[in-house]
Formats: sequence, C-alpha cells, structure tokens
Amino acid sequence: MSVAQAARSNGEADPAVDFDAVIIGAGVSGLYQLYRLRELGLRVRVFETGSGVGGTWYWNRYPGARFDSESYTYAYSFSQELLDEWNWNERFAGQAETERYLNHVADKFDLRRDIQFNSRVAGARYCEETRSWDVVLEDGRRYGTRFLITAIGVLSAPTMPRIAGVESFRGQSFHTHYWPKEPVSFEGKRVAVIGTGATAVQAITEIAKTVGHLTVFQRTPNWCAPLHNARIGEDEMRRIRASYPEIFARCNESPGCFIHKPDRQSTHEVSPEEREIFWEKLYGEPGFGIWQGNFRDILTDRAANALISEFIARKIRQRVKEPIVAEKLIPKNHGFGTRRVPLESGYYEVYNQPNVKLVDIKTPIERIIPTGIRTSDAEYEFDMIIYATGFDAITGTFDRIDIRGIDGVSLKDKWKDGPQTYLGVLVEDFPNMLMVMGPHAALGNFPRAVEYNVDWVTGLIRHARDRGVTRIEATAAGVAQWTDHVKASAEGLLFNEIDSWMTGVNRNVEGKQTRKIMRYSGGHPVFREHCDAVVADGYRTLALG
Ligand code: NA7
Repeated sequence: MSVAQAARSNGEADPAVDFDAVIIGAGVSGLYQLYRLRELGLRVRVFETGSGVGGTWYWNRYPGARFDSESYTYAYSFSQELLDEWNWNERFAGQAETERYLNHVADKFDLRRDIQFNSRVAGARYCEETRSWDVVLEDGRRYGTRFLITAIGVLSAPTMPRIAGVESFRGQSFHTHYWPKEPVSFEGKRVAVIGTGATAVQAITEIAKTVGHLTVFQRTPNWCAPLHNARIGEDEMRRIRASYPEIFARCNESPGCFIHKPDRQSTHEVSPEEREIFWEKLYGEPGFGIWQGNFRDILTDRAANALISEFIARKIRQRVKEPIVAEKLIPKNHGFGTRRVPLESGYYEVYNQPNVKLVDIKTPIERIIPTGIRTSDAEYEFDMIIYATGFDAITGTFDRIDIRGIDGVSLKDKWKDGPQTYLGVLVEDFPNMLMVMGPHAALGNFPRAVEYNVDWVTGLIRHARDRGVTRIEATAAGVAQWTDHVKASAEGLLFNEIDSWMTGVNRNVEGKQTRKIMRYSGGHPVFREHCDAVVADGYRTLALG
C-alpha cells in the first residue's frame, strides 16, 4: 500500500498528490534512495538537472577528475550481485569509470523509468492542508508529493570568483564543474587555472602534461599528499571481492567511513625516529592514510599538527626544485589536514616544468580582461581560463532552490545563521522534507554514509506508511538538542577553526564569509548510534501525525 493509499484508507483527506515521494537529484544518493523507496512500492519521481545519472560524477568531468577514496570502498554495498559483477580498473577510479559504474547501476535496477532528466527543481512549497509538497520545475511544471527528499549532494552549487570582467574574456573559459562532454585540447595553448583546491590539483597535474603554457593563480596553498594510484588486475580484483565484507565493516568503524583508521597512539608517545618512519610509510601508501590513518591527535593537538605539517613541508621542498616556488606552495595559515587534503599524482613536480608558472596571493587578480588576467603587477594573455574556484558547499544547493515550509517560511532564511536540523535529516517547520546527506550529517567517504542515511530515511517512511502517518516533522526541542550536539562535537577540532568549504566559508558568496558548524564531527559510528537510538525509541522524538 502506498503512502497516499494509506492516507485514504485512514480516512484522511485525499492528498491528491502525484507521487508519494519526489527525490531531487540522481547522483549516488538519489539513485539508491529511489531503489529503496521502490522496494516499498511507492510512487516515486526523481528530478535531475543533468541529462544523465551520476550527480558529482556526471558534472565534474574536468581533466584528472578521480576518486580520492579507494574505488572498492566507494562502491554501493547493498547488492551482492552488483558487487559480484562489477570490476574496478583502477585503485582510484577516474570520472569516466565512475560515471560508467553509476550508469550500470541505473540500468541494472531499471531506475531510469522514474527519473526525469533535464529537470531542475526551482522551488518547493509545503501545503499544510494536504500535507504535501508542491514542487515546481524551472520550466514551470508542477507536481504534488507527500514526501520531498533532497539528494542534492554537498558540493553541487559551483561558484565563480567575484572578479570584475569575467564576461569580457574573449578566449575559452570553463568552471571545472561544468566541464564540456567534448574533448578539450590544451596543446599549444596558454592556459590559466584559478584556484588550488582538490579539483585544481587534479586538473593542473593533468593539463600540465600537454599544455603549451600554464599559469596557476593561487590564493591559498593546500597541503597535498600522494595518491599512489595503480591499475587493479584480475587477481587483485578477485581478492578485493572476497574481502568486501571486511572492507565495508572496516569503513563503517572509522570516523570518516574510510578504509583508513586513526592510529591509537599520540604523536608525542613515539620517538622522533619512529614518527619519521611511520610518516614515511604513510606518505608512500595509497590514499587518505596520511590524513585519516595518522596519529590520533594530529587534528586536535596543535603541537602534533605542527610536526606533521613540517614533515609534509619537507616533502614539498624536496620535490619542488625552485626554493621560492616551494615556499609559495607550503601553506602558512593552516596546518596539515585542517582543510580537505588534495591527493595528487605528481602535482608538485608540475612546478619544475619550464612552461608552468605559479602566481600567488602577493600579486592578487584585479580583473579579467578580454585577453587574459590582470594582477596587481602584471597583465597575462591567455587562450583559456579555467575556474577551479569551488562550491557554495553543503547549504549552497539548498539556497538555490526556493524551499518554503509552513506559512511560507524560507529555508534559506531559516539557515542564514547556520543550519539547524534534526540528525541532518529533518528541519522544524518543513514537515515531510527529508534530507539525504543534509547539513549536520556526518560527511566522509560518501557512499558509505549515503547507504546508512538512505536506509534510515527509508525506515522512517516505512514506519509512516505502516501506521497511516502522513506528516513527519522535527520538534523544536529535537532540533535544538541535535544542533547543540553537533556544535559540541566540533569543539577542539582544528579544522573547525579554519576557513574552508567544510566550515561553510566561500568568499564568493554573499553571507558566507564567516565560519559555521556545517557538518557532524563526532564520527560515523557515533552518528549512527544517535540515529539508531531514535529508531529504537519508536521515533518518539519526532512529531508524527
Ligand atoms: P575548493 O577546495 O573550495 O577550492 C577552491 C579554490 O579556488 C581555492 O583554492 C580558492 O582559494 C580558490 N578561489 C576561489 N575564489 C577565488 C578567487 N576569487 N580568486 C582566487 N582564488 C579563488 O574547491 P574544489 O573544487 O577544489 O574542491 C571541492 C571539493 O570537491 C574537494 O574538497 C573534494 O572533496 C571534492 P581559497 O582557498 O579560498 O583562498
């Protein structure tokens, strides 16, 4: 029985909704949410802006785009058949392989028939009378739904820099997020990249292989560490497949759902020699180990953080030939790991190429001009400008949809001083809106977190359906308690003291200049304990009606 049918059999007013659930987004979260809700027999429609599935992995097709999490830890775990049949080609899959994987998932589970592509949701308004949401697409089409599920990702609202003259440039220009599907050649071209975040680090390294001349405009350097990608052969894939249960169990035990777990020791417990050996080992190993599998206190203890930062600085000095350039690439305003660590495959060596120039903050960009870029002390001519300038993260995608709850209250207004949620899933005054990977949820290795989050949302909807419940809302007390807990869990963590997308700072967006607590920092195991406890308690902390 669908939710709408349950409501009718319950004597409720006919909700006259088109769907039991509308899901916004056909990325990693939306696809799995659709799969689960279909299992409940619900009428579901997914609205997706793109013309294909994949979300992040549909849009970000810039050169060098790839996982920083091990491919086999990033895969969905919910279907044994899927695990059995899919072979990963690379330890850290590139965008094309991941997009292929997500298309395979969509085909295998016949998901496309409920996905409406090229359909951007412009707004959604809750109607108390019908206990349903009125969803409006950009082209004006409207749909009614009992539940509105946001599966819009955390990095889906790209931002351009607020630099005068962007429109005046006469050459080619791209934001990395909106990279074209057609191949782009850099051969013989003078190319500029603005930004040095995780995206830029990947793109710069790839572009440098074929470019005529590359100029990188860096405002803030980031601490990068080697990815150590490699191909996965048949034997290795067989071994990986045989150990999926252990792999997923290990991910679920770690704070970020990564395969790497923090070392139990403090940096100060071991001798400088032992420390050096451990860090050398981590630096030589694939993936996020140096960040997520390091001594337990590198992200809480300033002295420990200074030591690991110095270790990485030494590596940068060793790898970059020109000392002045090396110094420019070493962050001075934040410690290692306090921002998202870009993983790289020869990034630092790019700056040893004679055709690559680094322009740093000392000569900031003043203006984009028709022929290129003007800084405070020079003018550069370019054929192409690439904006790797990041995203209005976490709440940004919500802000771009006009979401209105009870009495027309706007979600954007409600969150103007920072998000307030219950478990990162529900918001007071926005009944029947459920967020998958919303603000205040625990981030990390995305699909691991997504599977838990989606299962939790699905469990709640099943509970509602089985009891004829047609209205689900967070309580004021629940939101206050969770928001306080999220803030408390962030205390003492060095990355919450630094400007980055993870703390909601984006100098290119009005009102996003100050740090906010945007995500749950208590780690996934504790996050799950909280969410599980709510279920065990029969959802009594929610207002159900
Ligand atoms: P990030 O990490 O937010 O990086 C954006 C970069 O763009 C960063 O270096 C910014 O410098 C730079 N930026 C932004 N605006 C400007 C202007 N106006 N002038 C110069 N430089 C600018 O985004 P990414 O796309 O690299 O990565 C996002 C996440 O995607 C990543 O962490 C992965 O999880 C995947 P700033 O640091 O603000 O000084």
